[in-house]
Amino acid sequence: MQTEQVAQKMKVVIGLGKTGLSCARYLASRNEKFKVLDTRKNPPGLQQLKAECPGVELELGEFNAQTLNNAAQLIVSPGVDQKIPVIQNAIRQGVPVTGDVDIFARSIAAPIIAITGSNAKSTVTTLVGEMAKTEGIDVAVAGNIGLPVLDLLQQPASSLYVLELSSFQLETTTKLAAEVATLLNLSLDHMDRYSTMEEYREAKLRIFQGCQQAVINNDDLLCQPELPANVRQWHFSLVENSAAEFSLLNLDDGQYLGFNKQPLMSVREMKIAGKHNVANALAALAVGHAAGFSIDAMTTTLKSFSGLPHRCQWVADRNGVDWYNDSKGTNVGACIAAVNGLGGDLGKGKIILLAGGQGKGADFSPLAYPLSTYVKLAILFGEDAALIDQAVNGSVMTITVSSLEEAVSIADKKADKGDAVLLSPACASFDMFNNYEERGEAFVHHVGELH
Ligand code: UMA
Ligand code: ADP
Repeated sequence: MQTEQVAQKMKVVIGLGKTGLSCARYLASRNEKFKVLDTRKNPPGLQQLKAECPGVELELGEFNAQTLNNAAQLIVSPGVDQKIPVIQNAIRQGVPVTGDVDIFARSIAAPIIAITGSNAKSTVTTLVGEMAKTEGIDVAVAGNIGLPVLDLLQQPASSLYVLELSSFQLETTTKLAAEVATLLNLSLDHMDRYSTMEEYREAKLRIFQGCQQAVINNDDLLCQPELPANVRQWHFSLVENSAAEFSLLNLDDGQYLGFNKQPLMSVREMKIAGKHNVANALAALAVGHAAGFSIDAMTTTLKSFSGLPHRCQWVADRNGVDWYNDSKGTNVGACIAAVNGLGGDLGKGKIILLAGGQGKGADFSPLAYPLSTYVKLAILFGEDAALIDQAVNGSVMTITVSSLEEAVSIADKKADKGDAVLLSPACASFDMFNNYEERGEAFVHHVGELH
């Protein structure tokens, strides 16, 4: 009787976005019985799920406690908080919980390079993936960067997986055992999901679980985990005299990326700009070196990589004013990096910053100092414009507007030759756009429409 009851239990996929759909595909390909839940009546992956898995059991609307309590396993999408009471209740009753990354890591034989951080994840993940390709390795890149990891199992196996992982994905990951793991940097983000910085950091530190090698940011104490003695450690730093193997070197003819104090290539040869990208290049070198890539393949990649769209991307030069789209700057740390990174290179010019949107519970006060140093005007918009205004008021001149188009138009009038206009919102975009890409594209469009 009891065996019969256990046999009836189904796996339950929670959330029907990209991840939920990939979990459904994976389970269907294994002929496993499962059910998909989503609190939205019309979730994004619905039509595709119906087409790919006809007859699949679906529950849309408020999560049903009975379904969760009777599940064989909960497979939770990253955007769904496990702390939701009905989910917590099921977990307390002994229902096992997992996520797509955990399932993936248990299913493959090839090594994983795992990359997390509050910022720079996509840039470093892409760079490391490109370095592996230059090295001639058959590599796949996936994770938070956009391709759900389980979709990789629908393709022929690769010899190396480079995964960008978010704190949300790491929450449900218990057996990653990466060959190389890194936490690039840590600054407050997702404070609508975590109650403290420590809780957020704990989720991020899960990236190191069972890893063989770790790449450590020597400049950020919060990114330095306690690791077992058998984990090989590599370090990167922007500080010249640091003990890091990969560090910045100041030589007579300029700055160099260095390995064990020997210059590898000049920073000037890199196509991606700003000090934050120098840190990203050093991190990618350290990760690639740990994975066994040659220095030659890595520096060749660094010389040609021109960055990803929406990350401090140069858009236009209008009458001597450079316009940059950093729509992916969705938290305070990213905005600070962009302002410091560009501001330091402007000489006499100043930045006009376009910022605002949904702040995700962030404290905006750390913006005040970098803005007072490099920004002449902050044009604010969106749901949390007033919060940013309160936090930076007195440090920099601000104007609040009601649309991005208006912000672009005012920036154009206020900018003088030698200045730069930077969209780096420090916020998520969902109050005004579908996503950060749409916001970035709207910005580029409005800039193009200026007379
Ligand atoms: N949902 C519920 N109830 C909830 C919350 C969500 O039912 O309480 C449902 C939604 O209705 C929706 C589904 O869950 O149908 C959405 O799932 P999801 O939010 O987990 O998003 P996916 O489409 O699966 O995309 C996720 C990542 N999104 C998040 O973590 C929020 C994507 O990262 C990632 O690219 C994708 O998996 C593939 O791995 C995006 C992201 O914004 C880029 N990440 C955050 C960030 O970078 O800051 C962490
Ligand atoms: P993520 O995937 O973590 O969001 P991205 O590579 O997409 O990271 O970059 C997002 C934003 O983070 C960029 O727009 C840039 O403003 C900022 N950024 C890039 N590198 C760094 C860094 N090393 N430290 C802080 N912020 C950074």
